Amino acid sequence: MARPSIVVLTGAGISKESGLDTFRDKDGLWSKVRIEDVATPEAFERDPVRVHDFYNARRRGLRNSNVQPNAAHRALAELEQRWPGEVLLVTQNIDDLHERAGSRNLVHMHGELLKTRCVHCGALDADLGEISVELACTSCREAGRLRPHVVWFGEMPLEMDRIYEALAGCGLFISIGTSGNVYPAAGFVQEVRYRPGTRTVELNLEPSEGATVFEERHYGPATEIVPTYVSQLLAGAR
Ligand code: BV8
Repeated sequence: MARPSIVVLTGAGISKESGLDTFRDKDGLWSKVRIEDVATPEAFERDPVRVHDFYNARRRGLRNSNVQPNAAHRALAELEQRWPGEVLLVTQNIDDLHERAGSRNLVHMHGELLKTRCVHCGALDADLGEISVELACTSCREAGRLRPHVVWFGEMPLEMDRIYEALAGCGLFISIGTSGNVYPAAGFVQEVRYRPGTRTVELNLEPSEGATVFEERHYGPATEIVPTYVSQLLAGAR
């Protein structure tokens, strides 16, 4: 039987056990800072220094040597390598743990923390260290025009055409470690759920906002439930 193509959506929950904060959990990022102050274009216009401080702190956290890909990240990289059909990994996360685990067919729909974008010439730069309003773009040399290469609230997510195309053709949609609060990502399951011959699966610590839409649900820490689910999938048991 031809193996269906798979779309996997991940959120902050998959990186929690690697030591990175989620957003909405009680000790999450949004319990410490307001979205309106650090994750909107208006916030950046109003106080770029504050926004740079917020993302510089997250970069330092990500570079901490204790922060490494975990068993859930590794299981998804193995699924991509061993599944006979296509596996597209769509992540809302801006960390680089999926890449470090070996995933390659990957879309960062909300951008990448370690990349910087020049709002003057559009150039993308990787890993410029601490970003400040003084720092100049390495391409156009304009100073003070660099911003984190992340998608803020009110901005269009990245590679949406590629994502919707993959959703339109997939036979299995797996959502991992996301609360289902932020759109358009939270609406992907609706795109797939009612199409004949497709399966929708939620793997999360607890039921997400959209839990009832999923046909199959497994709850627990990602480092336990994701490797288990992937090995059963590869064993053809599912
Ligand atoms: C847009 C980058 C136009 C920056 C982020 C429709 C209805 C209502 C509102 C809207 C709507 N459409 C648009 C909106 C507005 C808005 C939105 O959704 N607002 C919400 C708050 C209501 N959306 C936008 O503005 C988006 N842009 O819509 O453009 C458009 C529309 C259609 C089509 C095209 C364009 C842009 C949103 C992107 C914002 N940027 N991040 C940064 O990171 O700083 S969003 C950010 O928050 C993350 O990227 C992620 O997407 C989201 C957080 O969600 P999660 O990852 O799910 O994390 P959370 O903490 O919430 O949950 C963690 C989960 O893990 C929990 O369920 C927990 O139980 C679980 N967990 C915890 N530990 C573990 C675990 N699971 C397993 N194991 C564990 N150990």
